[in-house]
Amino acid sequence: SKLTIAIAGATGAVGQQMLQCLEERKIDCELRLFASYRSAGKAFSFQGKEIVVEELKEESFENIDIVLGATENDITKKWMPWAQKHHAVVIDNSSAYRLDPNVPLVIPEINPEDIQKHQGIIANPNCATIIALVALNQLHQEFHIHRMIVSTYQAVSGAGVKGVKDLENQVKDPSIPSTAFPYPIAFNLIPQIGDFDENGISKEEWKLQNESRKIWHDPNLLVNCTCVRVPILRSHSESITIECDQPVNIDKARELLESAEGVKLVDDPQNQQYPMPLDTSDQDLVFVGRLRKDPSDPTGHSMILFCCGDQIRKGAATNAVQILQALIQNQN
Ligand code: 2RA
Repeated sequence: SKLTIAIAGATGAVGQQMLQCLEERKIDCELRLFASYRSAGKAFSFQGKEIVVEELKEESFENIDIVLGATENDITKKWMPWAQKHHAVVIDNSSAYRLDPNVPLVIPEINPEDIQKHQGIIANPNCATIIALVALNQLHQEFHIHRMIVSTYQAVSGAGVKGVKDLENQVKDPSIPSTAFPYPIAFNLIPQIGDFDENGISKEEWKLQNESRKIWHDPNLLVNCTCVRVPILRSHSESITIECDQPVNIDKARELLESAEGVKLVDDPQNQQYPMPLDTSDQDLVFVGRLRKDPSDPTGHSMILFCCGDQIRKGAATNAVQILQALIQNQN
């Protein structure tokens, strides 16, 4: 019988993008949409049919094969046991289970082999991790990165529909207060995403090191990261310095990125060609450019690059749907 797929959190920014990705990729399935009681009753079209959002309840996952999770951590932890009770496989976009040793953390271009190790849950990495590692993966395979220094410029969509509304409202009227951020975001930058620990490092900043070590199976990787919220709608940008075991060669790096899966090399600074959020939004590739040797490292083992990617698509929904497609292929 046809596969039955559910989206939990179907009316949020990521849930809506998951619906669009399933449509675009013509995934042959029955689809169920779940959300809070406030959103129940809304209808969306899918493959020419109207689908009405149902309230997410304990018995929602009966006869569901695969769940795409698009809810925040606390909500996800509430319904995850309900999905497991009905033996639905969950591909979860929240950060709740990403570091659980029994849960594969997967970017299909990098570690697809980890998918079949799942025991009911597969975790989608954080958006900033996905965008950085898609850009870096071929360089890591060639030069072996042992340290990364990263500054991120993260779009308001990372904070969901509320974050997008804040920016859209404030560009018209800066006096309208933020609902998703501690300060106004229009014409501003906020160097905080997530709570700070006792050393002044934010939750978001720890994700890059912790998740990259798991995805690359590289427990010694060192990362320092500064995560900043910027007044951009839906693409995250990242400035990345990598320090490698081998001396880096920029021509070789360009050649690798030209053919890297999920990457578009946009690197011609003399002609002002480089990655920008306006170019990466609403598509699934990670744009990489501004490749250059690090002039501050005389050993020649370091290089710098700049990358951009759509946070709602490749940073969340598309990556999750790619995992779903791989899961279905493995099962056939
Ligand atoms: C953010 N990466 O950008 C986090 C969650 N999407 O807010």
